[in-house]
Amino acid sequence: MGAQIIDGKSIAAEIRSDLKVRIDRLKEKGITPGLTVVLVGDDPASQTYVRSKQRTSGEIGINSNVIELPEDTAQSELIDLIEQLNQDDTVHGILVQLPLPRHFDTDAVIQAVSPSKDVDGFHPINVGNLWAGLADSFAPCTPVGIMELLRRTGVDPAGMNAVVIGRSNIVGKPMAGLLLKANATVTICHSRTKDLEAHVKNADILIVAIGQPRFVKDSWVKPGAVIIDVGMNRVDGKLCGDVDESVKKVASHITPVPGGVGPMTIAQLLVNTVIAAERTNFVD
Ligand code: NAP
Ligand code: LUD
Repeated sequence: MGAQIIDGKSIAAEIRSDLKVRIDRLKEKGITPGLTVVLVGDDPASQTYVRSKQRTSGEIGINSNVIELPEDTAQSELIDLIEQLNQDDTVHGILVQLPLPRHFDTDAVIQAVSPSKDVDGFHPINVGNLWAGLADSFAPCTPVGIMELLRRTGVDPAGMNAVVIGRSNIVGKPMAGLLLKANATVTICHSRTKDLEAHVKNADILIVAIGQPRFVKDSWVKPGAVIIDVGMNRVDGKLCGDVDESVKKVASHITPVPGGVGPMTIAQLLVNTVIAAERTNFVD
């Protein structure tokens, strides 16, 4: 008996097709949801992800625009551009693809984006709202996409032991916040965690976001656990996750790489963009 493979690619396609109805409704009112992605420099992985964001948004009728800036762009130029986009009523969502080249102050760039257009959910206002359980605001696309994968797979985290490995602002921390909101008992592990294996053994839901190819082994995993592999590692020209293939034998459900979490990240970005367009135009 092997794990059920959670098909992120087809769940993402379902989400996009549901979203099309909402976009058509906005268009009837003369509103086209607009997303601007800013890409600085020429990191090949970022280029792939941004291209995918542009293609999928175009397919469902979102007006998406990619602004590409050279590696040596000044911090002030990027901030000026963001301020212009903040003022532009045709732009509902703004995303600055990360990582930025080393000379940028990433926190200052994130804080320049208007919280109401921050479809990445990275602005401290939106981060604070997530942890305070306040108004519905934007939460980061990867963890929200994972919650949606769990929901559509019939996994309710309430009361479960959820272990998150990784504590980045993009994945690990917001993931922990969302699982807590969904009533899981949450443990966050990182590179300084002692006896990681013992924590993993305790997990009913395990989320791995560390960027270490095939790091989690089958012998660490509790039989029947739900495994979400966020890792995107390129090894010998092939993509692989942070979880070893062998884990399929013990898990009840597992996400593949590629075709698991990645497509959900993009689908959720489109959802957030449509929500931004609906909110600014008072469409419920
Ligand atoms: P990141 O900023 O590089 O952070 C990595 C985290 O993993 C850190 O918290 C680090 O701990 C922890 N870590 C690293 N090695 C570890 C180890 N041996 N044991 C325990 N913890 C360890 O990563 P990220 O941006 O969250 O990305 C993580 C992975 O997910 C990458 O492969 C990335 O490409 C992928 N990703 C995929 C998607 C998607 O949509 N599929 C989205 C985002 C990211 P410290 O904090 O102690 O350093
Ligand atoms: N920065 C992200 N940086 C990196 N995989 C993504 C991602 C699609 N501001 C900002 O989009 O949300 C972000 N906001 N991120 N990421 C990672 C992270 C960011 C990662 C993977 C994929 C987006 C994706 O589509 C495909 C898959 O898993 O099936 C494979 C793509 C391939 O390389 O073939």
